[in-house]
Formats: sequence, structure tokens, C-alpha cells
Amino acid sequence: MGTNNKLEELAISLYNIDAVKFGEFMTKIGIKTPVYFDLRVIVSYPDVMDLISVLLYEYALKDKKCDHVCGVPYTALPIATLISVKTKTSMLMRRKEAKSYGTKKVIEGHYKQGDSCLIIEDVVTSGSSVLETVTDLRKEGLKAEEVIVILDREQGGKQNLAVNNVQMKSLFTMTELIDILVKNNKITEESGKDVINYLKNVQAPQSAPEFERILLPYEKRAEFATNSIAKQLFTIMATKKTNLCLSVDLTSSTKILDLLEKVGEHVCLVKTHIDIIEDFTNDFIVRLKQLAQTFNFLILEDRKYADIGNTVSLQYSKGLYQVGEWADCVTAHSLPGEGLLKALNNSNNGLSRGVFLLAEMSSEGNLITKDYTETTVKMAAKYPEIITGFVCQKKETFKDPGLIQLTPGVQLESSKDELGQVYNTPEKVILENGADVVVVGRGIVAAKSPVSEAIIYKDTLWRCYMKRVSGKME
Ligand code: 5IU
Repeated sequence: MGTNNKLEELAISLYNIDAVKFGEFMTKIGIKTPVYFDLRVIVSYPDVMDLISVLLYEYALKDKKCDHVCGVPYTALPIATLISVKTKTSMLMRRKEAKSYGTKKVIEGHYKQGDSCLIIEDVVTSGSSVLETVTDLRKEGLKAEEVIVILDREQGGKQNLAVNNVQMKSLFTMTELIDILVKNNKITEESGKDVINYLKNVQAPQSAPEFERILLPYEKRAEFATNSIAKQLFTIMATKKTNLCLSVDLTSSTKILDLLEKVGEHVCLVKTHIDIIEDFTNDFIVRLKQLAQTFNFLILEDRKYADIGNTVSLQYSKGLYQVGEWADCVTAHSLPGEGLLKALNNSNNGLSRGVFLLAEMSSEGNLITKDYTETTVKMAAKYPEIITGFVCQKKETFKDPGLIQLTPGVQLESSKDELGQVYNTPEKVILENGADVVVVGRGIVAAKSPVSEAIIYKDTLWRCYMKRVSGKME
């Protein structure tokens, strides 16, 4: 029997065993739908299971090499198992919840970093369940770039996966399944058309929508964030009504803590250079964290990691500063390649952590090129769970509304310092250049009265943001 005949046989079997039903149904989220899928029932039909695994094999695995297969829990687990046994390919299992005891593993099975893993799923609507599995596999350093599914409901899942660098192949699209069922007189042409129309009208939200990110308010942007720190930071900005990041480039821990005591309520993020502090002790960290808690701000250690993964992993978690223990997020260069991101991702000790990747710099004559910036943004797209955003200067640099543009080089008047730093005004960076969080250092810390200056910056920056999202930009 050719593949096409087998597909036809599968479509009819799925109909006969009520894995696909036509009529009027209610979805989980209370929307009416003219078609309903429940592939969970296939476990009671070994012939159907067999047929599915043969088809998936012929369609996706025959000419391809992957190190592992992994089913999206739960319906696809038995299917993945069959394929694993049939093709003698190792299988991995993803837990939905990490175990609360013993090892905190979410991915069970033996694997090495860089191994490729083919994902298997039954039905894709928006692609969000597949993306959860992708995220967990990528956290473990596995390559998860392909998914094979039985049915693509054609409601936007394929596109959502593609923007996250996952290619989807399906045995059937909904249109193809319906064509087969109509041809075999299982359903009428009319009800087939109804279903197709319904699916066209009810599309899943896109993870990378067409509208410009800079016009969306922070609370909306939080919904798009895939990194938990980005989500928190958007939420803090929206609640505290501030998009000011204070760069506390001071060398005395008392001075830093005294300043934060007074300006903590006005900032969403505090940026440190921990290695410039002359009297560093662990007590400084304890007090810094207390202030962060009291005033609800996050901490960014501007370490600009730039070494091979192994070294970065050590720099991040060991040594005098143990940055990974206390900084919510860090900055890193993309120059050394993805190993660095993997290292940071794997060294988070189960804590929520984020990375701002340097896509552009504010200093005069820096060597970053347009190509470098573009490649940096592409690289970040492969690590949606760890990337908080970019340190960059232009709104064109990236589109994803779930990521944050952190822009340094800001003072109330445009100017330069004697070492090549270039300052733009709040108006320019927010309204023209797309900054979401604005970094101010000496504009505040070197002012006569840092506290009143911080308030001026906070108010000015917020006003610009409000103008931007109200759409009244001239
Ligand atoms: N910083 C920049 N420009 C950049 C990057 C980081 O100024 O492109 I990447 C840091 C350096 C300093 C702070 O810690 O942001 C800006 O301080 P001033 O506002 O004092 O220039």
C-alpha cells in the first residue's frame, strides 16, 4: 500500500473510532467548534497506533538522522515510544512538572549537549505545547528544531513554531483530512466547508505579531515574554510607572546602598558593576537584595561575559562574586557564539534568570557592524527562555514584543564624555530609537542631588513612554 492510501486509511480509521468528530462542540476555553479531536482514544486501537507510527516513520524519519525522539506529553508519548522502538532511536521523556524531590530533572533519559531531538505531537493548534517541550529540551542543550505531527489544524501553529526556529511537518493538514473524509462520504461537502471556514476565522494568536512592538504598553508586552525576568520587568515597569534603570557605577558599597535606599522607589532596574566595588562583602549582596525586595526592582549585573561557555559558566557561578546567585539578569556579548548562552542557561541552579545580549553599543567607534547585530538577534531567537532582551540603540534592531530594549548612553542634554560615550536625550531614545528601559549612570550619580535628579529622569522618561504608546507621536 502506498503512503497516500495509508493516509487515507488512517483518516477513515480516525473518523470511525471517534478520534475526530463533526458537529457542535465546546472547546476547553469555551469556544464553539464544528470539529473535535481526541486522539487520546487511539491507545485502545493497536492497528491505528501501528499505522500512525509507520506513517510518521515513512514521512519524517526514514531519510533523516536524529539522536532522540521525544513525545509532547501526554497523547504523543505512546506514539513516540513506538517510533523509538521501531527505529531503534533513543527516546527522551519530558515531565510536565519538575520533580519536587531528588534530581530536579525535567528531561528523562540519557543525552549529551548538542544532540538533536525530533519532537512528536498529535495535534497542533497554536503550537504552544510544542514550544513548552522545545524550551525544556533547549534548556538542556539539546537541539530541538523539528516537530512531526499527525494533524495541523492550520490555525497559526506552523508560523508560531517557525518564528521560534522549529520546522513543523504534518501527516495531514485539516484541509487534507477533510478532503479525504468528503471523498469517502464520511462527511458532506458542506460540513467540510463549514469546518474550513471556521478554522480560517479562528486563528491562534501569533507569537510574533505584525504590529510594532514600541507601540504596545509594557503590560501587554509582558504577555509576549518567554523569559520570566522579561515578564517580571515589564510588569514592574507597568506597576511602578518607571522605565528608569539606574547604573550605580560607584566604588563604595555604602554609597551604593545609601543611594538605593533613596531612589529605589523610582527605578525598575538597578545595574551594577560588582567588580568596581572596593569594599565588597557578602553583606553588600544581602542588603542589595533586601532593597530590591522592599522597592520591587530587579538587579542587572553588567558583566558583559565574553568568553567560551565553560569559562563563562565558572565566572557566572563561582569566584568571589557568585553573580548567578543574586543577579536577576546579566549582560553578555554574542561574540563567542551560542556556547555562552548555553552555559548561562545551564548554570541558573533552577532560579529564574535572564540575559541581555549586546547587539549595539553607545560608544563612539565601537566595532559592532550591522551584520553582527543581525546575527546576534538571530542567535537570541534560539534561546527564548533565557533572553530578556538586547542592549541596543535602535528600534529596528529587533521586532519581538516579548523582548526588552535596554538603552544606555542617556542624559537630559545630548553630549559626549571625553572617553567616547555618546549621550542622547530621553525623547530621542524612547520616541525615535525604541528604548524600553533606559540606563542612566552619571546623569544621576554624579548630579549635585542624585535623588531629585533621579525623579526628573523618571518623570521625563515615563512621559516619553506614555506619549509613545498613546500613538500621538508627531
Ligand atoms: N554601557 C554604556 N554603553 C553601552 C553599554 C553599556 O554606557 O553600549 I553595552 C554602560 C556603561 C555604564 C552605563 O555602566 O552603561 C552608562 O553610564 P553613564 O550614563 O554614566 O554613561
